[in-house]
Amino acid sequence: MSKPNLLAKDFDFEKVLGNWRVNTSNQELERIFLFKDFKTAFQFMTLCANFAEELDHHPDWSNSWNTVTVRLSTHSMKALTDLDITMARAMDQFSLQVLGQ
Ligand code: H2B
Repeated sequence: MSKPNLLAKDFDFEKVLGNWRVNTSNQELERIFLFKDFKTAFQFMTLCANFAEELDHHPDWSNSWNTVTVRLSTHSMKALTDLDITMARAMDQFSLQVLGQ
């Protein structure tokens, strides 16, 4: 895995990742993505999966038809790191990409 770096104590989640909820007790970022149908949700997941393999950093997620529920954390450090931020931002971009189709 690319070496994860802990985030600065004053990292501004609200500013950088307004669509995500930070769960400080279990060190996770959470977001629920809604798409128009299963096919679009799965296209989103495929883009994310390819990126996760490149980054060697993987989401914990589930899918129910048009909904993808995502939790991000760096398991090896039991913490949020820059890799979670990179992944969250990429997922935001991929969701816009498939919504724009
Ligand atoms: N993903 C996440 N989210 N956290 C990790 O600690 C992690 C991972 N570790 N993907 C990686 C894979 C590790 O298991 C491999 C061996 O690099």
